[in-house]
Amino acid sequence: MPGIRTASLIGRMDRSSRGDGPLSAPKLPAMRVHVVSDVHGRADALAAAGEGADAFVCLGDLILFIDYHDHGRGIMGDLFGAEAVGRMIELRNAQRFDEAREWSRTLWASLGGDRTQIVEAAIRRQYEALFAAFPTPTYLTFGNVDLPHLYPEYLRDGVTLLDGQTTTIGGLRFGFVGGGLQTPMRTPYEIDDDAFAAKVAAVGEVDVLCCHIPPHIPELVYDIEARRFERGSVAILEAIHATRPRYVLFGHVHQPLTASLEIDGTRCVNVGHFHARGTPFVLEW
Ligand SMILES: [Mn+2]
Repeated sequence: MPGIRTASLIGRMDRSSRGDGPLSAPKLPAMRVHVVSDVHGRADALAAAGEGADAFVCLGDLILFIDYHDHGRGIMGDLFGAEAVGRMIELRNAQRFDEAREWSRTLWASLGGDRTQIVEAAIRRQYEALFAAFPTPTYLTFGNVDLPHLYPEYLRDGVTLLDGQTTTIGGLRFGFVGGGLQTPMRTPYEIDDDAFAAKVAAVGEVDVLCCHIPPHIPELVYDIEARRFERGSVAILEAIHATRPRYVLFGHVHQPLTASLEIDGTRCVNVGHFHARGTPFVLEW
């Protein structure tokens, strides 16, 4: 399948039970997990992304609020049209955040009605389609562009939310840390550094650490298209040095300068912008 990137943990695991002799059959991976992040409304591609996977992992950002490539799509595009959204993106990219907020205020004022209610109704429609499309089993955490208080309405059997928590998938311990850190963008789910670090600490030692945001490494947090540094986490970076997970998987930075690198034997991977790619990152062991 084009666009699929696969990482294998085979060779780092004890495979003795499957036979290592020269005459034994070629080793087949026993477990295959598909990982996505930054879904941003791509309910249409979720089911296919789960095909052939034993488990599906989603690292958050389900909502499509603003479509940076197709300004007429997403909640803002639906409400205000492509031109108005384009203006806001322009201001944000120029880091003129106060003006961007002011522009957004003007747009909302022109609409009338209760802004919170209008947005929430639009988000509910997106969540309904997205949660219905998740394969089973799915393990997910929050992105910074998510509304945690709505999740209880949409979670169902086989779709498990984890945030500051761990679970075992195919014998490996997976930890999940959701949300983003505070920025001038004021996206919906940003938490302070201490609260974020507490979640990383609560997860502790794991084989695979799944987060929405990257560890704080310049080349992982720099977005070459937006031409700015997103926020990465120092707490995740410290956890890598202290606990050495095999993998740290994350998203958040849609067009990263570097998508994958190794720190102290830990492979750090941006699993990709699912909204644009429509294909998952594959982890096999
Ligand atoms: Mn995102």
